[in-house]
Amino acid sequence: MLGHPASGPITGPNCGASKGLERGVVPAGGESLAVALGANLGDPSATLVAVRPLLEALVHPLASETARCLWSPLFRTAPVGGPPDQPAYLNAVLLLGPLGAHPDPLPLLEALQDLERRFGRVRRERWGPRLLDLDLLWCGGQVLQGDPLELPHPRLAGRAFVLAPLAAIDPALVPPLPDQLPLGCGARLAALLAQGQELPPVRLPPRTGWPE
Ligand code: A4P
Ligand code: MG
Repeated sequence: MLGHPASGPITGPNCGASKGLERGVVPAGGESLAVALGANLGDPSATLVAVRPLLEALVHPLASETARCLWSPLFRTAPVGGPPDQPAYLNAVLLLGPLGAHPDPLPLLEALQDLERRFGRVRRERWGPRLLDLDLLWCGGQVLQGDPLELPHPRLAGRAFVLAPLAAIDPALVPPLPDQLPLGCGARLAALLAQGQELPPVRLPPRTGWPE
């Protein structure tokens, strides 16, 4: 089963050619994986542009033959949690699907953390400023609890800096969350922003290396 029409360009250089999918089709939440990118130290834009092809190469082995990569636009977002004086973040999301058979998320988490380290990430304090953060939001319908990996990401539904990029890919995309509400990311984002606790993420214009 496939999802909804996409709003933007959808192929990445390393994500393989699609054999069966029409251009512009978003894989349904439970048949995809999603990775959130965040950075607020150094040159966040240069970091996200540089990590993008490496991330595509990393997730590619988990994809089915017909899979597509979809990238959100970049968003500038106000820090949530952590020290009060940290800089604004750049956030984005990668969505890949449909997935191949039996994707194992644990080696993917290790590879994501390895990428973070290659980009200079040092873990000092929870929700502290960082050169690069790569979180696995979900991996198909898999549910994992505890250390070292929780799936779906436990704070995904409460974060505008995650929902806004997802909604920019497709507001009707339903993330595979435990509440199982048939709510698209756009509706979840609107409800969250209506609570007034997070400033609305600001969608940034396309740039070299990030055409969305
Ligand atoms: N871990 C468990 N599940 C996962 C998962 N699905 N993906 C473990 C990635 N990691 C997962 O993560 C801490 C531990 O979570 C890891 O060792 C891993 O085994 P971390 O990256 O070291 O620390 P963190 O990111 O500070 O912690 P956490 O709890 O994942 O933070 P959040 O909830 O992701 O929030 N504000 C803005 N505007 N933009 C942001 O990107 N990010 C955060 C981090 C806070 N505020 C932000 C942003
Ligand atoms: Mg993290």
